[in-house]
Amino acid sequence: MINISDTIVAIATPPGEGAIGMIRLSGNEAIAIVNKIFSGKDLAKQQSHTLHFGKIMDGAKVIDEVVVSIYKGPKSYTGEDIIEISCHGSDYVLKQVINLCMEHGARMARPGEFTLRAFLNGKLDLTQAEAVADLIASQSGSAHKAAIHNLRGGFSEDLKQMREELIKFSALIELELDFSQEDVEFADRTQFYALIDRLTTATEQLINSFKLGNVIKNGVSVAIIGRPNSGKSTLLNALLNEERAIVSEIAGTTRDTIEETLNINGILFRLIDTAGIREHSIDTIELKGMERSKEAMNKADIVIYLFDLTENNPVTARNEAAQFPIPNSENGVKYLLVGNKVDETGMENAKNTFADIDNNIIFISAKNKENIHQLKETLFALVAGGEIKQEGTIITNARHYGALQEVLKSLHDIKNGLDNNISGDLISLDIRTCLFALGEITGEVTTEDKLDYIFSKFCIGK
Ligand SMILES: Nc1nc2c(ncn2[C@@H]2O[C@H](COP(=O)(O)OP(=O)(O)OP(=O)(O)O)[C@@H](O)[C@H]2O)c(=O)[nH]1
Ligand SMILES: [Mg+2]
Repeated sequence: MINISDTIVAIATPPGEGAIGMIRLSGNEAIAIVNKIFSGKDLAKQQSHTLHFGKIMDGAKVIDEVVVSIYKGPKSYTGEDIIEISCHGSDYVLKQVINLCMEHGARMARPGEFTLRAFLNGKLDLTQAEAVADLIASQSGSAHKAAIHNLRGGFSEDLKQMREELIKFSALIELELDFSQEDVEFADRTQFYALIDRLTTATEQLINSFKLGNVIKNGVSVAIIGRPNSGKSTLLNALLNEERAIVSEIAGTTRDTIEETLNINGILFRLIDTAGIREHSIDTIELKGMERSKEAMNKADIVIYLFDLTENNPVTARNEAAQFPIPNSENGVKYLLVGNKVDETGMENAKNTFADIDNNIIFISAKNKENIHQLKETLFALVAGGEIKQEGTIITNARHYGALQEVLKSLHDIKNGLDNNISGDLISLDIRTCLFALGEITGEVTTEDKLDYIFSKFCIGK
């Protein structure tokens, strides 16, 4: 059972020492509770959106000198009275203050409870509440952009428009049912068809954006695979622009996988340098490393197969590469063939020699950082194409994705119903399913809206 009648308290800043540590309370008693432990002013008499310096007292003992902010409901994040106490950032002090608040009637908040209250009090809808969590977790420019877009209601606005248009038609169709003896058609079928088509396209666009959205939210894993000494670790270092992995002329230098993140144009890539794979090894550690390389490869979104241009001719390069998964639309793994050490063979020579096996080979010198930029751009284009600059909503949330698929399914059902001229009450049922799925995303109630719409717009006086 959700209880929002009591007053909750929690530490809002991360654990550990810091300049400031913040405690937040929300609920009817927030001001009264803090007033009991605050000396300086009577907080009950202060205006909303003001700051107050004073001391937190445990009886006669001073716990800390603090600044208290007051936000009175409903003009606050949760819609309730909120007090924020900015203390010195000590875990000990914060614990003492929390204990005092609880002694005076506050309850420890559950995870996300402030935002939950904001939702229940109508300050945010579900997609916005979810965007708060996404914003906090965002680690790249594109994740941040998507979260901010949704927090500001971008996605909700898309859905709201869809719902309103559908509700209007639904209301008209239900009206027809009321007047069924009179054989009238309030809902223009041509317009209705057009609407369903429009909504279907919009829903499909949102669903398609999820692939990119997932990338934005979770990053892309890139496994660098190849034979020992092909230069995988050198490539990792070149991509990161730092000496992260040990490089040596000894084959089998990298024994375990090494993972580092790289931000390319706002998208997070997780680069995985692996142990070189060769057929004949009796070294048990190397064999284990090779196992891990294969695991990394199987889990990766993108595989870079790196080969040594000075050792490989087109035939051996092709044979080598053939042992690894070629781009496979089924599991979605993307594959890049990269020839390294072009500084030794020369760019033109390499291109001419390898042109017959694959025109898409990227030739680089990991050591001299030649063409590394091109490789980065290729990685970026593989996941984002031109889409990343796309304005508008990108779905990043699996729950929304699932619900949108329900929406799409019900839109197809509605269309089929129209095609087959089925009765209004059945169509109306499909519309309800669709509205329900849309409403599930934002957390709205569906049926009351619809009634509201009928009464407010039509005023039929019946
Ligand atoms: N000429 C030249 N040498 C390179 C290049 N990239 C790497 N090397 C050299 O190749 C050797 C092997 O490099 P590493 O990066 O350790 O190779 P690796 O693929 O990680 O090897 P393992 O970890 O053993 O599988 C080192 O001596 C590097 O200096 C390059 O672009 N040009
Ligand atoms: Mg290595």
